[in-house]
Amino acid sequence: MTDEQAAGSGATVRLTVAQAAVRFLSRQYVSRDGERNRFFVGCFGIFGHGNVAGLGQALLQSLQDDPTELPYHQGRNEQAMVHIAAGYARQRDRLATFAVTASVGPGSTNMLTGAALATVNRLPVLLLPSDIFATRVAAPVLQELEQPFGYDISVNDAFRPLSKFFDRVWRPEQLPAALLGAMRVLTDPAETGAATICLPEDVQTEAFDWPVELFAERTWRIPRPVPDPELIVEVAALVRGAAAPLLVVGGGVTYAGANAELRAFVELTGIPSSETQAGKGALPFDHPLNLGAVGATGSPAANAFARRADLVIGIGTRWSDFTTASRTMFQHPGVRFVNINVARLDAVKLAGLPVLADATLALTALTEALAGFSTPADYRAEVTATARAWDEQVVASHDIGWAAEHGVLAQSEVLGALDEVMDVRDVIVCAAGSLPGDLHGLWRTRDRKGYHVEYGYSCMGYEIPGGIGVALAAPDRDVFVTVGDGSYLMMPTELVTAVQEGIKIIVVLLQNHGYASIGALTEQVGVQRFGTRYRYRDPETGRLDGDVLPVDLAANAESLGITVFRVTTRPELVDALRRAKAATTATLVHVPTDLLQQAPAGDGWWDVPVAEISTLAVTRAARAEYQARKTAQRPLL
Ligand SMILES: Cc1ncc(C[n+]2csc(CCOP(=O)(O)OP(=O)(O)O)c2C)c(N)n1
Ligand SMILES: [Mg+2]
Repeated sequence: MTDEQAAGSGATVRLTVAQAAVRFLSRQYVSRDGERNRFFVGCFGIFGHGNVAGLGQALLQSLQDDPTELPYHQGRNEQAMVHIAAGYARQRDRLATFAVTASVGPGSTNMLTGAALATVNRLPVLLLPSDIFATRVAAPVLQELEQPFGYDISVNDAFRPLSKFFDRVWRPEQLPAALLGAMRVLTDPAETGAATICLPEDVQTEAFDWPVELFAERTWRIPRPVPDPELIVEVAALVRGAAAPLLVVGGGVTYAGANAELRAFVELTGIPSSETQAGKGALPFDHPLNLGAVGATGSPAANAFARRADLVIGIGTRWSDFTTASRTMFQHPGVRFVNINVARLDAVKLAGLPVLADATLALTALTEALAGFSTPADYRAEVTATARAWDEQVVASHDIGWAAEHGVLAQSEVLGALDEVMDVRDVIVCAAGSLPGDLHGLWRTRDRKGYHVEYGYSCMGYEIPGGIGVALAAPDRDVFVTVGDGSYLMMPTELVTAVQEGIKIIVVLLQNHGYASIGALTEQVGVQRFGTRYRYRDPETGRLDGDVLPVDLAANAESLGITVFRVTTRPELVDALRRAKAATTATLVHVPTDLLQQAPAGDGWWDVPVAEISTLAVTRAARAEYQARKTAQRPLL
């Protein structure tokens, strides 16, 4: 019987809830522009009493019946498994992802941070936390929360505010709607994020007669919303009337695959492009009309044009405070915004003219509507010259001979070595610390998928698992995971997963014995590097400013089974990176760096409040500076 015959026949098949979920997930496809692929490429899981007999049994059985149905991968930490799924989804332009199963209680709540990261970054991940017995027959079970005011509450309710879809399957009959609801959200570019289906541990194992139709192959078409023609005319008129127009390009451009359309638009209209963290790489760094990073961590080139822009067209951006430099970036008194976005939430921001549309279609329509238009030649020439001048500074920062005098490399020199060794299509990965700011401003991205900095949630610990997700999604690219010692210590766990699965990632670990990023921030807010150094407690002062801790992170990584290169000079670093690139398995390059040295930066500001009153003179000085900076802030509605 074919799927269609079975669907019409009213036939049923008897499976457990978990077996049914696995079978359903293996039969979901997405298609966009006529290209179709499976949506779930596998399932990550850590088992406990909450899921081993349900989803564990179902995955085992499925592997025996058909190894390609839903391949199982083991992780070490539930949060990290969600990061792997998110990294994978981002690299695949949100057209494929993993499901993640966790045991009841702590296994499930470990996924909360991953859920938030996925939802903030609008990345599809399917979370299957196990839940307490639906029957409550032996309540309270091990790891049950037990709220006196509601016996139906479990720790999984904490997923509700973090998920774009949430359901709990108290009875088998509820499963089909839950699965379809999750797919609706996961495959909707405007709505996507974490979808959470809680599966009580008893329900997972219960058998039910499912309509065969539930398991028919389903293809979810990824829509490309068409822009309203009247709006395109309106935007074209705004562009024609603007003296200094600027594009701010976000992640939505690349997810839509609109890179060629962006390039055509920029080249035909002469409107320069600037990039958010998620949008970086939408155009190559050396495109003459690409000003590079904009905002708090932006380049002086893009920021100079942002300050004077009278028309700003945001495409696929959520306008985070980093992009707007906490709303100090756009200083033209009459500046207007146009927001091309599939999500209404973003399209109305900054009182912009909302153009609800797919980036590809909107850019094509606008290019046509602006036929014959171009910004003046001197504007374009100034863009190119300003961008080139910044790139010269970037290149100069790549080799400043820091190690000769200070014994350790400057961070920008590490970036220089990476720039030298990495191929055009290789991917750089990061998430938190001082690296994302430096990468945003300084990294010379050459490929649309070559830059992967998770900066929606900027989650320490994302780097290694996120990089594994990227490597799984793009086996034809080398993935360089840059990670600070703080982030590394938060989650080195998935190095074991890389070893186990033979996943080649190249981890570049920068050990500076503390937080360069938050350390620098403490200077801005008058808090004197408090709590940001990895040092012994000094018996005399009672503070954590004694000797540097004898932490050997290279040895730590080695102990997890991966090959480690220890380097201190730039030639050693370049050599190690080349050897890591030539290797076929995961490697880690350990580089000591300077905690205090800072890479060249733009003059973007980030609003972090300073104590209004203080007994410390440094805090009072920081407060005065803060108040002065605040005056540049424009609420822009
Ligand atoms: C999970 C998490 N906790 C706290 C923070 C706040 N935070 C941002 S950067 C940072 C320090 C990062 O240290 P490290 O990885 O060593 O990078 P460095 O600043 O030294 O470059 C902290 C604590 C965060 N982003 N994520
Ligand atoms: Mg550090």
